[in-house]
Amino acid sequence: MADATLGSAVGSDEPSAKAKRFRSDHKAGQDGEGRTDRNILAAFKTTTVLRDSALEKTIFIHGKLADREAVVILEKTPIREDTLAEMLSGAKLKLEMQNDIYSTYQLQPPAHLNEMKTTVICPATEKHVKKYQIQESFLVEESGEDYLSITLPYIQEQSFSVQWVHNILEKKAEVERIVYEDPDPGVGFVLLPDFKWDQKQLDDLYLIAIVHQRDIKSLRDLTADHLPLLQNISRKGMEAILQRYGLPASKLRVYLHYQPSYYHLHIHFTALAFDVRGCSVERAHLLADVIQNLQSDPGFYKTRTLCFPLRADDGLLSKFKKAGKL
Ligand code: DD3
Repeated sequence: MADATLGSAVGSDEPSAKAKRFRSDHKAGQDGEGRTDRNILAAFKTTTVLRDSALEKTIFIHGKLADREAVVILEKTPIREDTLAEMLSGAKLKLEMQNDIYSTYQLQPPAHLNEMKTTVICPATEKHVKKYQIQESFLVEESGEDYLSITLPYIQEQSFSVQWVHNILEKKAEVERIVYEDPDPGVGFVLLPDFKWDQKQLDDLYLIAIVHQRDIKSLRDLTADHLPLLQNISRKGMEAILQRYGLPASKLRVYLHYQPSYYHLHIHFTALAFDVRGCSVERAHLLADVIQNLQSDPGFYKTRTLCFPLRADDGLLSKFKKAGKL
């Protein structure tokens, strides 16, 4: 039943042809010249720059929006191959220097090809502000017992809000962004683009599968009982991504974070060629490995020692230090 939304035409098209169609679908669509919304950022007052990355072409700003704490993230997005011709023909060009066969320019693309991805968190908590400050990290080794005596009590007392996750599952937010849903309460999930992906190009493809079950906090809760759920997400998630974006499973990195940034089980699907934050060995667990580990030992993630990095200002790090584990 859930497969019906996937359609049936898997196979014949080359991935690259599909990718091109996906790109041009979006070109003609909502970007650029269309409707604009009221500029709520005109009233933004900067308090501090939390982080400024020339490499990532991103700036994280802490400030105030109408007397409420806010975090604003501005990001220059990748140049899209499908808009190159228009970008060059419609540009304003200013020569900066010329020397022999070399010259440099300032190029101003047409406004609609010069957008910046902008994320606003308002009202922002202390935790949001801290999240974007550069921090030293420390690697922690968490045994099964450490999880029960240190980590679990900590995440329970913090009761991090996953309201936004429930909004997605209940169709109260991001409804039109859903790429695929299996509505089954046991093995079902919602697949949609992560916040971090503007969906303008496949290079930085990033989707998340959020499970319908509400009592699975993280990797640590998984047992062999969850194998049907994990296999379902793996199979149908990849199928849906092939269908929509033309990217086959062999071009995807499918994994879980431990520790996750929110304690409602979710799986990351990112483009293999995309060197995304949080995909390194100390935090990412490939879904394929998780499935195999649970197949060979149903209690694998209850008993194994798991390593993960914690930031200096993370409350969980203090708990590990107090317990003499660091
Ligand atoms: C989050 C982790 C959380 C700041 C930021 C993001 N994908 C989300 C709300 C809606 C979403 C996500 C927390 C929060 Cl920038 C603080 O992520 C989200 N919707 N990752 C989607 N699609």
